[in-house]
Formats: sequence, C-alpha cells, structure tokens
Amino acid sequence: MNPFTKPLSWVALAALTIATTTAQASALITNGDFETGDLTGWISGSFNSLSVGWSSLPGGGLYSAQGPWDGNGPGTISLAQDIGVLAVGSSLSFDYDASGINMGGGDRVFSVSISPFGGGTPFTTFEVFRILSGSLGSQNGPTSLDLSAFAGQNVRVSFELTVPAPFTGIGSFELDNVTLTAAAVPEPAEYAAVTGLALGVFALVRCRKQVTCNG
Ligand SMILES: [Ca+2]
Repeated sequence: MNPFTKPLSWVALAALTIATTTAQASALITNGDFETGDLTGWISGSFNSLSVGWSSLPGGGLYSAQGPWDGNGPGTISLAQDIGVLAVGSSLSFDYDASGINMGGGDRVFSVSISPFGGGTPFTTFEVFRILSGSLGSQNGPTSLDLSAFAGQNVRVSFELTVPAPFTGIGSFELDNVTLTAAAVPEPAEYAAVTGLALGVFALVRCRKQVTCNG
C-alpha cells in the first residue's frame, strides 16, 4: 500500500469537511428583523396578509411583521421564506406576540411549518400557540425551534395563523427577529489546527517510510 495515499486522503477530507461546513452555513433568513420596513425576502399568503409596522417587541428595533388574527375565514394567514439547505444543528428563533378572543368556530392555531423549498407538503409543523374555540388567550416571547432533524434538506419556513371561521373575535399577531442559527463553523484557528493535524500525520507517515527505506 502506498503510505502517501492515506494521509493525502485525510488532507482532502479535512478540506472537504471545511468546504461543506461553510457551504451549509449559507442558509440564512433574509430580513428576519423586518428592518427594511417592508416584507422584502418574505412570501405572503393571499389570506389577510401581514404587513410591516412599528415593532412593539423587546429588542425589535423599528419594524416588525404584524396584523389582525381574524378575518373572513376559514383561512390561514401565512408568511414564508425559502431559506435553502439547512446546516447540521440548525435552529429557528423568533419573537412573537399573539392574542385573541375566539368566540367559536374552531381553535385558532399559530404554528411554524417546515416544507420543501418552493412549498409543498410540510415535513413537519410545530404548534406554538393555540386559542381554544370559545376562549381567549395571549402568548408572547422569544421561541426557538430545533430543526436539526432536517439537516441537509432544502426548506421553506412558514409562519401560519389559522382563522377557522368568519369573524369570530378580534385578535392580533406580531413577529420579529427571525433568525436561523447553525452548529458552529470552524474558526480560522480551527482550520489551521485541522490542516496542521493532517499535515502532521502526513509527515509522520513519510518519516516512517524513510526509516523503512533506510533500514
Ligand atoms: Ca424588527
């Protein structure tokens, strides 16, 4: 066996790992804080689209996505974004404030679905908040969803609010600071360490080969 083959393959593997990790980190949310003052980067559904207004959420900056959580249902208010291939260990974080008076006709549900890029049947749907039929409720705060099960998938993220019946009570919804975080990408120092380790192994094996040849 050629002793040069294995260490060289390790060097290639280290480079490939770094390149892959860097490429995976490219899936990010566009305008997740809505600070452009509009819905740039987002895809609104046709039913009671959210709009951008002054943010009332802590740390929300100037703007957020917001709108009434009611309407001439049944329908689903949605705000989606195609974000690309998820890196290993990805999680989705956001701030929200949802409230409503639900006088009947079915539960109102705020959920986040993870679908194929461009749309389609969701891989999964995370329920975040539910107002039962005939009740009222409110909920807010930063939330984080674990997307690690979808690493390597090319995905769309969609925030969805169901309105199960026509005009059954006022409600409101606000969304801000949508971010996608992933497992740490190696820092330059770590790049050097990985490369240095691979080159060290390469030198060690070459040295052994020389000893063998000299012996
Ligand atoms: Ca904002």
